[in-house]
Amino acid sequence: MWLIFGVKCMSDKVLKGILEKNAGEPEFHQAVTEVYHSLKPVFEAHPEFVESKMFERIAEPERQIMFRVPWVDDNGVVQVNRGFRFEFNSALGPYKGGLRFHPSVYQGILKFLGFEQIFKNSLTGLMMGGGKGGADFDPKGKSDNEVMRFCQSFMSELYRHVGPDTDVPAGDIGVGGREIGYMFGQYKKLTNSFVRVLTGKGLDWGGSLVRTEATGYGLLYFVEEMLKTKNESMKGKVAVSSGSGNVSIYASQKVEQLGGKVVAVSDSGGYVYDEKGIDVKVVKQIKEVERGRISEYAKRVKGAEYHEKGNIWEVECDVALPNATQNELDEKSALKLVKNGCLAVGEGANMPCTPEAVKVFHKNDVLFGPGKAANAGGVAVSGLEMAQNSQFQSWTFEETDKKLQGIMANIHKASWDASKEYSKEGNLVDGANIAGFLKVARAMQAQGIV
Ligand code: NDP
Ligand code: 2IT
Repeated sequence: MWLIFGVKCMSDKVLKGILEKNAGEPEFHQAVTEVYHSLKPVFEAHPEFVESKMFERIAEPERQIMFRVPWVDDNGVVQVNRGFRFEFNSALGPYKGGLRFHPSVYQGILKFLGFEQIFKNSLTGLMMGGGKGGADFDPKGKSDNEVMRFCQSFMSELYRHVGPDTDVPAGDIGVGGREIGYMFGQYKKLTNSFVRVLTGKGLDWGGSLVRTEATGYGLLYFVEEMLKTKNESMKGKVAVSSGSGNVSIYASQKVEQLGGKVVAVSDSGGYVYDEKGIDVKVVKQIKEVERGRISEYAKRVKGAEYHEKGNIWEVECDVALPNATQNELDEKSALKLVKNGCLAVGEGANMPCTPEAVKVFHKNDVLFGPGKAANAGGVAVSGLEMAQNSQFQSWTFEETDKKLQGIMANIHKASWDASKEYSKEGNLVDGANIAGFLKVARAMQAQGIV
């Protein structure tokens, strides 16, 4: 801590200390570094947060759990995966955040996601803390029975640590309705209770309408708010949406409903280009029903092209929607998008743009919606699912969708206002970090050093 003009400020030693303490976790470093830089003006205005070591406390998970997940595959061979849950922050409510099943999962990825989730959940205005978990399990190519046995084994340990007022997990990459169902069944069996412990549940047994669509729809509601600031809208716009999972599918559907068209979607194998506009029904059939590869799309739809291992960001578009995974859009791709006249970028995925790419967008006046604001619709409707469960109610699709639209507009406004007060007006990276942080920090300050 040092003094400028009589004000106590944070020295970069704080950041350095956090990075050193979490060595070998580059994704966590990236997320923490971005938030830290956004918050500098806040620490100047609020020395009490510096004194109470607010940033150091927020960057340290309240609890982390790592466990063995043994299971037997269809050939009778024993497999062992590693499971995790990072319970990051409970200042605003029970820990809340998804579970990711992907071979790349290790603590650095889940810690970046859990850290981001604190601010994202705060921005929704709902009472949810931040958490994240998952396993280095690859659901690709596994039978339904193998996925079920894995989920049961995973929950056989996780059930001790979660609960409706403690920690409420949900889906993320590799975890959708099927996996939530298997985990819920195992939780219920082990605890002998039907409680509100997971979100993203099936509609017949406690799920909320709009949860499946929420992240993609919410992303487009946020992008519309950004476009409004330039008197623009999605109508007539050409978009590119990477990935072809939950977020990308429902983002594409909403683009179409708003009068635009998505011309390219992808998976880790490559991307498909369809000049007429991607047919979402075909993508849903390939991905949600058959669990196949996106290359299939070009075999089924006349005129569509498949680009194996191609870079989807080379496709010309007005609006870019990175909806697959972290660091999928780098500086070179950002420069290409700018050259092609891209107006707006909305992060449906968590941290899909590298810091260098974000700089390119800011420098070139491209509207940029950071993930923790733009993709908050998913967790927001998870919060609405918890609210409905606790009241033994189910709201209609229209009612829930309206609430989601309201939440996304509020997040845009709160982020914009915070950027105006503390940073450059319209810098939604700083704005979202600051608006998300302030609510958590005030709660932590009120709750004492615990
Ligand atoms: P899904 O598992 O449904 O889909 C993920 C998609 O991204 C797939 O097409 C997948 O391709 C692709 N992908 C995943 N990892 C990689 C990789 N390493 N390289 C290239 N492509 C990859 O996940 P979601 O759609 O739910 O999640 C997508 C992103 O959105 C994630 O960043 C997630 O954290 C974020 N998010 C999700 C929310 C939700 O409610 N589901 C809420 C907020 C954010 P392939 O099948 O070939 O691996
Ligand atoms: O990254 C995210 O916000 C999610 N994967 C959704 C979390 C949730 O609890 O619905």
